[in-house]
Amino acid sequence: MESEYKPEQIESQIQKYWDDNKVFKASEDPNKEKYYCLSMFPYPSGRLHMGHVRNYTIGDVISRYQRMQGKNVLQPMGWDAFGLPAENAAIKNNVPPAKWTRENIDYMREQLKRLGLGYDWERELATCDADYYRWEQWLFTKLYEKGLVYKKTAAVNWCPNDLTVLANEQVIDGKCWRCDTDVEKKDIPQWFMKITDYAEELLDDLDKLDGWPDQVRTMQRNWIGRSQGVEISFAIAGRDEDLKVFTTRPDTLMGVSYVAVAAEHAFATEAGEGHENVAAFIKECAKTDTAEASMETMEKKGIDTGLKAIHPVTGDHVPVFIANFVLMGYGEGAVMAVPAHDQRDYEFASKYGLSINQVIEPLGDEECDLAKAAFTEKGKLVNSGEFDGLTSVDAFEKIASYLEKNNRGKKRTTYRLRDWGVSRQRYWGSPIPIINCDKCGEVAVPEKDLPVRLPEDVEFDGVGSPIKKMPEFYQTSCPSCGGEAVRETDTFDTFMESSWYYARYASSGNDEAMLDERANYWLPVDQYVGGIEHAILHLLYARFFNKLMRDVGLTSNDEPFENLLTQGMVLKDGAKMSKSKGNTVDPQGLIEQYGADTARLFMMFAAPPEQSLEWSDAGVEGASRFLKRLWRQVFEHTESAEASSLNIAALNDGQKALRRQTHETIAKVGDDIGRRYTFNTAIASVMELLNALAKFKDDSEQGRAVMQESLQSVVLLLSPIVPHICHELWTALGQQSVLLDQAWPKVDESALVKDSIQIIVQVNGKLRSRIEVSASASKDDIEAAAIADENVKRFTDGKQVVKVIVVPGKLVNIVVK
Ligand code: ANZ
Ligand code: ZN
Repeated sequence: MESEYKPEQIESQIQKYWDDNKVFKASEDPNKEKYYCLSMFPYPSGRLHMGHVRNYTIGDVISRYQRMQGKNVLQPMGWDAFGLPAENAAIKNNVPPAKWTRENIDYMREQLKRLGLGYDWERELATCDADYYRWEQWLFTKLYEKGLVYKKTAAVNWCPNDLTVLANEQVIDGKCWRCDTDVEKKDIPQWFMKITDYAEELLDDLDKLDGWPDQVRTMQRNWIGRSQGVEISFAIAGRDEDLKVFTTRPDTLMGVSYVAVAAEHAFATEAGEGHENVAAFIKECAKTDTAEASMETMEKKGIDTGLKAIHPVTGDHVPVFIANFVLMGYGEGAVMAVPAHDQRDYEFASKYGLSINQVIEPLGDEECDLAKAAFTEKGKLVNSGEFDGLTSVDAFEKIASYLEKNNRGKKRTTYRLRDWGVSRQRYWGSPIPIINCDKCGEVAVPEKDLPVRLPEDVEFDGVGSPIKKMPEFYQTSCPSCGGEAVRETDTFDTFMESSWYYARYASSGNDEAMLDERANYWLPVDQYVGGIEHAILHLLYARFFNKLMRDVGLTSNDEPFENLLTQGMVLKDGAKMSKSKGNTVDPQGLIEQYGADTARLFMMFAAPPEQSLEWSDAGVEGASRFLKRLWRQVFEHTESAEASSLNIAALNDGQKALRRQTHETIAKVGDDIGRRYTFNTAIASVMELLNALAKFKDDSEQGRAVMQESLQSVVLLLSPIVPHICHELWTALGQQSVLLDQAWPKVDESALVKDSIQIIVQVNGKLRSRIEVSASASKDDIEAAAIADENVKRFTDGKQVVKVIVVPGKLVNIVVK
């Protein structure tokens, strides 16, 4: 063993050994308990950042720990390779997105290897490869047959800078999430996936996900947003057609003073045809973004259609307005407005001089001042005729059944969740496998013609997608009539690819099917690790895809991820590390200067995984010093003499004490890593043990044997976190076997037993001393030890002992006179 710790040397050697021997290759073995540990795959942006290092170290520590528990561990890695940055980089550097992406992948793969992450590289995948996305295209055509995908002309959020459609969630405060440009609206044909068909199951199954943080489950629940309400039909004076609204507050029905529809509602369109000012208002609404987040704060505006709605109970006529706060995509795209009890309706009514009729009274002492604001709580009904006096809860049922009886309404559950628009007008994505034929309409590309390959050798000028200008791509023949037809040139939202990669790893390399029986062996993922920023969309879409794949018979699980760990951010000076802030620390430099083990140790020691981690140069230095010290301690131990075998029966008190601490540490670290995921406290207790070892100067045979056991344990306990140095030290400690094949150390319960106990000694009821006695000492022995104690003697000398009371395990009281 060398006296000096040289990480750059040992790390590359061991990594080569791991690589050459494919030690992390996972095979399906039905006789072994499987453990599938997955970290969210990276976008190949060019270089790893600290967030990746943290994420992947956490996953790797868990994987290595589980391997030591004897599990059959799968830990794969791949690339979320489609997406906008490749197109932007292509424009900037004049390289095709495919080339840029693949070069980045090659560079980042080496970085991951340099971190010593134990991946099964044979399962590596890149979502931009046709043998990956072909199966996504295949699934899409299956879902098309099942009616789970459809095309619809829809007003979409359009970013005039990126020239792309944005999902609602990509619109933040009316601006593009990427470039901050004001979002506009535009009508184009789009493909949608019917995630709403699964809304109920996606919501209900959240209850099963006990291994997920509550916070994430709550975010998903709110995102899906189940509302129990009533759909009410208002007749329209002079017309046959009813106007349907959705309300969650039928108890407020008697306070309706107008009805409002969305600007895109058919009634609005019709009113616009006859009146120029109405048409102008509709146009104005189309320009402004109606992302839900801005609904509450935006100025409420509207215009009267001239239509009159007939109140289903009183028969009163109320005006029908078009209002900018009514969303077309929710409920019926129309609301019954109750200004006294809904704040948006209140603001609108105040502006347009509509009446504000109170129909709900507080039950308790909640503030209710209709001169200031709407009273939105539930309460007791007033001014509501036959419904007066009912509570809101009772009135919900009574009014709902009144409406049902009169054929004016029915109870209904709605969801906030919308169908998922998956069409993107970008180039760098999977082509949508549909052909448009003048005669046959839309036709799914038949299985034998898949994949629809994205041309990679393209001229990329950034103005629109190149495949929209390539007849050799889009001109084709119709699969059903053989006539001339054109392909879809839109590509899939890249969330599609990340929705099922976890399953593909488990059926890696199959070019005959999307998934095979191996997926049922490995799934669900036992531990998924990734950023909280994916708490809603990615995780919801992945859960949705899992159910889709189940329902076409590919897998049998209901949920893809059994346990979820969302790691905190890496901060510097209290702010998130990001390129735009210019406060990044490049992991490459850290690894080159200190080695991968120091980087890993720092990441795991600086904070518990779910909390944010503050970057600190001193912390990195500390981690490096600790590893050097560990190295030196092992070196000194192995240099001094031959190891000798442990004889537990022959240990003295000091040796027993060290051995006890060793086994206490094994127990604590096992719990910290295996159950609590508090890697920082695990490391702290190993550090304490190492401190005790440094103080333990005992060159006797058994002293050295206890020391040997302790050092071996330290190496095993730290090996998931700092695997390279531990591999080397394991050999240095005289072990023939490979560290990677070692089991997690076992706690020797007998070593934990304290065989001496402390007893309080009183003289005439006053505490005078504490003595150590053997746990098995008899009453007589304890009494003798107490009387012989020096401190006690000072109070008993020259006096007569009248009585000695011994409470075993606790105290001795000596009565003297
Ligand atoms: C009358 C009413 C009275 C309402 C009242 C609320 C309070 P959640 O709970 O989120 O499901 N609403 C219905 N469809 C809408 C649309 N397309 N655009 C905008 N608002 C719409 O919200 C349901 C409530 O949101 C419904 O209940 C409706 O207003 C409004 F004191 O109806 B309510
Ligand atoms: Zn055709």
